[in-house]
Amino acid sequence: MHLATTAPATEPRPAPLSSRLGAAIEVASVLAALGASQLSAALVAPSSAPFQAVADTVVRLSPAGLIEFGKTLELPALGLAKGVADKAGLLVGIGAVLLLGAVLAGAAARRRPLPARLLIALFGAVGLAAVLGSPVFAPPDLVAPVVAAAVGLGVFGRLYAAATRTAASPDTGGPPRVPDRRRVLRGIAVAGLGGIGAAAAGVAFGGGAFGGGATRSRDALRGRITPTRPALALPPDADFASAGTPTFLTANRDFYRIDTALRIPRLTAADWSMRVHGLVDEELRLSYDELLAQPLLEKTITMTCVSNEVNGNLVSTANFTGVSLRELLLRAGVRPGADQIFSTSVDGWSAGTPTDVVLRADSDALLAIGMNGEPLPAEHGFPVRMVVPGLYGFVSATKWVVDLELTTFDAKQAYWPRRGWARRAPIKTQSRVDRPRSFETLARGPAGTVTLAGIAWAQQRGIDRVEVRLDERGPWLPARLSTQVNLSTWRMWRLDLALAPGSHFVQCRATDATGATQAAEPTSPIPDGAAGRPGIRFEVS
Ligand SMILES: Nc1nc2c(c(=O)[nH]1)N[C@H]1C(S)=C(S)[C@@H](COP(=O)(O)O)O[C@H]1N2
Ligand SMILES: [Mo]
Repeated sequence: MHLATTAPATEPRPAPLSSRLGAAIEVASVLAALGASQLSAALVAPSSAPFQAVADTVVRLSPAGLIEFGKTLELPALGLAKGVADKAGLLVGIGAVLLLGAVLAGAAARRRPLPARLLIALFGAVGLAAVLGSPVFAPPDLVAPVVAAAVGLGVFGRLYAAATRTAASPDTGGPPRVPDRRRVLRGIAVAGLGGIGAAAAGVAFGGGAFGGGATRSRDALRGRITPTRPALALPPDADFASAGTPTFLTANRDFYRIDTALRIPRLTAADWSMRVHGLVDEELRLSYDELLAQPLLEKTITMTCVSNEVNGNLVSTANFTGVSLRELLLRAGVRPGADQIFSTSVDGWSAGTPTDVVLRADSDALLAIGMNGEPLPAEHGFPVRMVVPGLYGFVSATKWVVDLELTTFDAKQAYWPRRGWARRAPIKTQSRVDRPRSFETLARGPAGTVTLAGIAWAQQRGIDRVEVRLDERGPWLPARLSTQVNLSTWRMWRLDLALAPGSHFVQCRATDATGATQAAEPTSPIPDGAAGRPGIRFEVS
């Protein structure tokens, strides 16, 4: 107290910064840094954005149970499907941490700028660490986090100086200049909004105008992936879409998506190559052009995710085009004992596929480059992925695949088995009710009946029968089945029933061609896929 009164009156003192202004300056600086990082990532190395790299790292370090929980989330109101909603949530969460940190450090910078500077440096360091620790690290990836930290510190320095300027230097003797509040606020707005704009531009162009090598590469391949042996045309009654089932083929944009990739790998076809090695007679290295030059098969295949819950939607069907994985392995010559095909994605993810499944004479397993007549979409594995009918995706369907090693299950564990999931995971015989949806009200038709419909799958065995039971009593009624397309695809069912108005409960169960009926006992997806029968409550009006 005494000090204050005895201090010389001329001593310049920093203008006091309110915590609110400090917070605003820091938030604007962090936004500017974020914008700079997204934009420079888009320009230099499309998949190097530190923000997404941090999110990727969170995913990589998360316990399996948490990831599994994430996969079950969806936000239909925002158009976020399973497998996307969790990623969006994670990105929003990291954004919230950034903003909250900025508010707190900015408020703490009221007296001195150090906390705010430290926080920006810390964010930069975390981004740098995430980028460095990424399985897809390349030196140009260092640019974005460094630029971000530099821009953040630079913007903060300028705004802070402007807000705290008391140019009352003792030698000029003039009256202390007060900070120009309008200028400061304008600076904050410019930095903050500019940062948001730059981030949006970076995200928008990350795979497009600037760093869009992969997009251009994919576009250039349109029309060039022509199967030597196209898939058989679908029979007219392959689905009962008018009765409420999905269409037989799933459009690429509707195809379920599941992966651990926050940043979709952006490989061009020219950059792609794949090594086939390990327990083989002759190591192979393949280029994309070599794949294109081989006989291309087109196969209609229903893929299923092991995380699909009973009555879930992680199941879709497409025409996949590619080379026979079996032929490829025969060419390399698989040594005895190599019971596992260990495939690795360019992003480090891996799957272990039983060699015997792929080597079966009737195996339709593909090294796929096309999906429904187009090059593989980026999010479904462009330029090359694996597809093995009959196996859940996590043990077979490696997207952005760049390495195949023939090995043993004892020698090497893939991404999900390492986290407690099964090694061998054939798809279970399952069915789903599509009409009615839960608690839907069905109106009776002219004949007093309602139509129930759904799908069933037992890839590689084939569906022989689907039965439906109402209100948990009474007989299992056989449903009508759509024409079977092949043993590796789903089959649709429908049943017209006269039902009394009121509340009802429908269950269904599928029986595959081996005579096995889908299990009644519900089990969780971990470790090898959910079992149990769907049951849907609904109303008839
Ligand atoms: N690189 C990579 N490939 C992957 C995955 C992944 O996380 N990373 N997930 C697998 C899983 S669990 C499934 S179910 C399928 C889903 O393929 P889709 O997204 O094309 O439907 O991809 C498989 N391939
Ligand atoms: Mo999956």
